[in-house]
Amino acid sequence: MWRVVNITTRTKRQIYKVVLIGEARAGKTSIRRRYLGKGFSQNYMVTLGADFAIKRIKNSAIQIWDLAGQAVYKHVRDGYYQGAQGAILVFDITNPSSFDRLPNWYNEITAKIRSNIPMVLVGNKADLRDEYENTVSNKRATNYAKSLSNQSGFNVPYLETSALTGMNIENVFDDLVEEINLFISVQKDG
Ligand SMILES: Nc1nc2c(ncn2[C@@H]2O[C@H](COP(=O)(O)OP(=O)(O)OP(=O)(O)O)[C@@H](O)[C@H]2O)c(=O)[nH]1
Ligand SMILES: [Mg+2]
Repeated sequence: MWRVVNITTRTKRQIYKVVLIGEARAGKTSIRRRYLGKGFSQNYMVTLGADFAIKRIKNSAIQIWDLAGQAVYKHVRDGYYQGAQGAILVFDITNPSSFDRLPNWYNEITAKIRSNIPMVLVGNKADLRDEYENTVSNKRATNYAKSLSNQSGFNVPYLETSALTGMNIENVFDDLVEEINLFISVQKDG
């Protein structure tokens, strides 16, 4: 009897492993810190390899692997992709080259885990939209999210965020968990 109860509670409680990826300076660490309620810092503190955080949500938890965007850390990142159930692909809307490099990030993670997983596309630094001439438009990013959906077979939402104001930060993680739950329930049924 105790065993049965134990199994039931275990299937409900999840630990979601998610990775934050994208170009250096796109704002991955700032997003993670904001999500954890740690505020915002203007100073760039480059992530060395990877940072880890855990956040409780309801009766579950999200394990967040905040990976270094700099090219020199590729071998380190490769060690963290295994077992990831979801990915947050971050670019900086004020830096079009961080957008152009998204396919490399998609390829890096899918090559390593040899399958597709739920993803959310994030255009960060939305608070700076009016201060820059050449920003990545919402339309362009939404189109790319659609093409990612086609490639991956998952619905890939696009969200514009600001780690500075907190805009949409919670929604990024909520949307990703929702997609992961959907995937888990489909796997169980099928
Ligand atoms: N205005 C504004 N600045 C931001 C935002 N997010 C991050 N920044 C700034 O952008 C810089 C880089 O942010 P990080 O979060 O360290 O970037 P990262 O993607 O973790 O970079 P790596 O660890 O090198 O991969 C920092 O100076 C942040 O203060 C944002 O939403 N708005
Ligand atoms: Mg970082």
